[in-house]
Amino acid sequence: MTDPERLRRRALDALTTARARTTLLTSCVGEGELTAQHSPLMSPLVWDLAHISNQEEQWLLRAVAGREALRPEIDSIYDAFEHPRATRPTLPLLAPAEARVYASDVRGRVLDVLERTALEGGPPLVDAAFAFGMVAQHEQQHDETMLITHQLRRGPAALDAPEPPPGPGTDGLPAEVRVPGGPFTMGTSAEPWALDNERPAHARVVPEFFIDTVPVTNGAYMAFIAEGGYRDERWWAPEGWAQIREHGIGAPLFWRREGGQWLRRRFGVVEAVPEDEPVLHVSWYEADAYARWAGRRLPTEEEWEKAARHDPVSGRSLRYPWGDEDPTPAHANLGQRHLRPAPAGSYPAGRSPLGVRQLIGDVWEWTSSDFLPYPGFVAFPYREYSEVFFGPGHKVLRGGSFAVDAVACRGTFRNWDLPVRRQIFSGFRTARDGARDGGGA
Ligand code: AVJ
Ligand code: FE
Repeated sequence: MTDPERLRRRALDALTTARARTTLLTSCVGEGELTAQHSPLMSPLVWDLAHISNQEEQWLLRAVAGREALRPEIDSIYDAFEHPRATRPTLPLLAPAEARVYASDVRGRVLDVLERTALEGGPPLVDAAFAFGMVAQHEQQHDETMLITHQLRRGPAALDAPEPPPGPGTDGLPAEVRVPGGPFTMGTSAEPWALDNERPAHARVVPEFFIDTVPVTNGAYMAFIAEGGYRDERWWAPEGWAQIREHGIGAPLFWRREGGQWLRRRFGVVEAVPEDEPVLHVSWYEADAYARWAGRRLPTEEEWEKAARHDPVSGRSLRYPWGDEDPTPAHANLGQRHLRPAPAGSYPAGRSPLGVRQLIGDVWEWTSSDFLPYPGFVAFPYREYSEVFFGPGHKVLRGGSFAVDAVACRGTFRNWDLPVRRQIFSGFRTARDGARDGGGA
């Protein structure tokens, strides 16, 4: 991408798309619902709204353009590290109307900065419009967070979206795909808006393994429940066993059993759990236990990325499973176009060179890996995005959900969370070892 006008257009599109979604998520409920705490796990929606703009102000108006702070007195209120989510309702937050004025004030100035800034060859923060891309991704990440708040909220439905297209199903698809052993390129040094934790590109040798062609479905997960999976300690990591006992967990979050049937609440509507859809709202511990019950295991993060990006013909790593082109609605279920994952087997045009489906979109996929830096990692532009979360406490999720926008989702994108988390749009697929001699093409 070398044409500065294309970069400017791309940055403008990404910021505008994010704002349309933010506006929808914060205008489809009454003002009282914006300031309410729907769950101690989440911020009030109005906190996200002003936090998005405060970050935008700090990075694009202050750091990029060197402008004076518009409202320095609110920085600390919207600092995610100063105030845990559960305490945010007690802060002197901007009221919804004030937050909207602040948001449009910041955005108006940002568009002016975008017009005037040379996007090529400058410092790393502005080169290739990085900071604008980072801010658009940040807003979209909070749009996913706000959608989680919407899912946790009680009361009548506030959101609506068309159903995903029916899809071809899984008949005739192999249950698993063999990924040949050998090196592949993990991470990226070329993707202009890749975040610090995705960098740099580096070689990894991954022995042969097998991975599920599609994510684990609700139907398959029901069998795990029916066969006593939640009552058999053998399948569980000790901390996972402790968590399900302490909280009486016996099914994915939002499920309930009624009249011999599994029902779930989804954005204010109760429906039968569709058996052909990827399972959603499971913790890492539940995914790990299911995999062990199935005689399998979770894929490592490097296995997941190799399955998604490795082209055995060229030996190259692709940007996405289907190639280097940006996602279209034919490739993947992204961007809150639909408010649920598509049935397993959908999006054949989005399959990887080896034939693995639905790696991008639908559900975030838990991997067995801890969130760790790649060799040569450099925190950029702030330690609090990735670096402070590195370590054994957080597990990596890959591939993005139906709730994340394409700008914040790609073959190299890394998400992470605590292994107990289940309100996120998380699912998984399983894997198993192939030949362990390191070779075998
Ligand atoms: C990368 C999704 C774990 O939401 O905590 C938002 C993204 N970082 N604001 C999060 C993020 C700062 C982050 N995740
Ligand atoms: Fe944030």
